[in-house]
Amino acid sequence: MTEIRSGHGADHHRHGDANGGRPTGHPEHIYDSGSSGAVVDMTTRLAGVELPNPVMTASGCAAAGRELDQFFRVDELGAVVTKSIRLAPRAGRATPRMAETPSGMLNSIGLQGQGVDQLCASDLRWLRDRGARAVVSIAGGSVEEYAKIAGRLGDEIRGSRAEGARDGAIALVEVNISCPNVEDRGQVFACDPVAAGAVVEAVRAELPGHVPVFAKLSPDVTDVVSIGRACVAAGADGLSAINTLLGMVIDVDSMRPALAGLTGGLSGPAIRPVAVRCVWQLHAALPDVPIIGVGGIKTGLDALELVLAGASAVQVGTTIFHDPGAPIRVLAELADALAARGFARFTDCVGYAHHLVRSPHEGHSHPDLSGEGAPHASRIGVNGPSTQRGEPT
Ligand code: RRO
Repeated sequence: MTEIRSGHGADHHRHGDANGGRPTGHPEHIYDSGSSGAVVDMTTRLAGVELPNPVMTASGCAAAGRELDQFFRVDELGAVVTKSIRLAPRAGRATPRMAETPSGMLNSIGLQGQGVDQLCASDLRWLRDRGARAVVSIAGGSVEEYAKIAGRLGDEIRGSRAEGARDGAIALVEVNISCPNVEDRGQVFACDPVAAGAVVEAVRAELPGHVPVFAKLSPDVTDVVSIGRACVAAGADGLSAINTLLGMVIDVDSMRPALAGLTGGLSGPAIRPVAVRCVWQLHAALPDVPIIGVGGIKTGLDALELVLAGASAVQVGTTIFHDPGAPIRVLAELADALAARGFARFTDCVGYAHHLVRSPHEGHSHPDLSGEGAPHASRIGVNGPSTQRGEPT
């Protein structure tokens, strides 16, 4: 098992490209693989923000991180992602709000939670004092609501800077666009490139330029790349993929829908192949846009799959409900898996699987293991071109 050599500080600041986009390799970001003796620099960069490692919680699965701190130090994660926040507090949907499914679960929470003022006054201060980095997830029912929330976060960032505390805890803002637009008959923003772009543009305009804005995409679309492109064109610095898939469970004993809200978001290992596919397609189409991969990660190898597809960071979500220590375990397992495959730096692995295939229709090229940062052929663990998944059959 990979050992973490030392704790991490709260330092998350946006750099220029003076170092050619390479991680700076702070000693405290180096992970020591107990089993192989190899070390891996787990530093990652998301649109200029450097994080000590790429593992985060997923929005909605750990509130704002305080509950997890009894299981591990949340400042040891790359970042804590908050439950999506609205402008005002909300009670959420009626219960039942959750249902188990094979290899997953369904939720229909309906954005229950405190409003943005309360988040700033309590949880974000706590995360800052803890030395943790926060990804603040925001949600709204109109473009105007998203803009107001972003404006409030912008005030918080400027206020923290004035107090000499950099940006407080806020490392970046994740825009949850999987919300119904009350001004357009409840059409989900994430399903329409124009609406998705309008939200991103409004949020981007309210935040200081050095704070990256990531748009979190829904898989419930025909062409996730077209939505991703629209978000980037509107000013998104990066993309998170994916939110839950809309599903439904009917209790065959009561013969009624299991959720009071009737439908809900499917998450857990069942959706991981969908997440891998979306990250793959987005990275192929937009190779310079950083992606946070999320969906069904339970282990370090699950995380590795998303990284190989093109994710520069990963979020661990549903598995937290039964294994609250999962995010920090996944971090150690990911570092171990990278070491076992001969990677000295996490960033060298981002999108690596793309280098091993020509195109979905041309078949696969042989891995080029000679370049800088390439893993050792004997340790890569790729069983040859014919065993790659995703090949049309
Ligand atoms: O609160 C929810 O019910 C919810 C949200 Br905002 C979301 O983005 N994804 C999800 O599965 N549930």
